[in-house]
Amino acid sequence: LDWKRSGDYEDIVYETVEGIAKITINRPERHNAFRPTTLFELRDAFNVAQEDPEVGVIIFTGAGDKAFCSGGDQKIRGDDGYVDDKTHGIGRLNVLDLQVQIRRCPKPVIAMVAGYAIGGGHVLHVCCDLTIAADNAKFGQTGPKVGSFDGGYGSWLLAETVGLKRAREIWYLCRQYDAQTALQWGLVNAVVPLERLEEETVQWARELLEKSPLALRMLKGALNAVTDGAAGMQQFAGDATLLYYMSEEAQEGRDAFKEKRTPDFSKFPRRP
Ligand code: 2NE
Repeated sequence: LDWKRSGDYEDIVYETVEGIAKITINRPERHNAFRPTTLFELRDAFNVAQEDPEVGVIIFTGAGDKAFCSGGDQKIRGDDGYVDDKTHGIGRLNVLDLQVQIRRCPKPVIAMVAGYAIGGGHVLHVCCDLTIAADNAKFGQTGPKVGSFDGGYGSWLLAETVGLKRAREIWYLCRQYDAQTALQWGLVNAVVPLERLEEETVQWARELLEKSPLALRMLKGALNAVTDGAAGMQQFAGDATLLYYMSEEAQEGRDAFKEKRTPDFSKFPRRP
């Protein structure tokens, strides 16, 4: 594929081709651990992909074949979060903002995982709509080992995905699980040989691109609404308003206001 690179990023790569955006964490020397800068850039790139009407699907991945992402960069972890030259000395946990952004993005996000998806990196793939794993992928949480935890999506979305007992095991014991186990547990959608990872992921993206974008948007909202509580309902309600705006009935209300007349809704059915 002839990926076109754009954007001026230090820690990530943003590329597009044929309606697909690919966002890559590019810190392979640290197994693609993220620092605050990485997350500022990821949030920007996800926003670019969301706003681009040409993009229908987003692939989220890590550079190289050793890791998707190994979570927060422990080497720059301060006493109140992660610190780098963009944080003005204040520790940040801004991966949480990215998790929310992936959930709220109305376009499907596919995690393409080679190697480790560990710690906060594991949570990121859990937040994605789908995960395609290479046969060398390894999954797990490390929080209780390194002095951290994620009590948000990292806990209850994981539990919703694999069940409570397994979520407890993953978090409490900090073991690593291979790709086949992840597949068996419903933690990933498919496992393919490493050399076929991108080909397979792009194939899934192409299948998604053939589908109705509005139907996918509504389904993502619906499936997220249950775990996202009021925020999930808010998004779903916003989408309902979007659909209503697109109807002749709603447009009659708008037009009547602009034309300074009483709206005539008489021709619209009062549906049972
Ligand atoms: C991922 C794992 C198990 C891989 O082990 P191995 O033996 O295959 O590789 P190695 O040698 O550990 O890693 C390769 C290089 O990447 C660095 C390593 O330090 C090493 O570089 P050198 O020291 O040799 O120069 N590296 C790997 N992961 C890193 C990280 N997260 N931060 C900084 N450097 C990292 C093994 O590397 C591992 O266990 N990594 C740590 C995983 C981890 O605990 N992540 C943080 C969890 S907490 C979190 O992400 C979080 C949260 O829970 C809540 C909010 C925000 C963040």
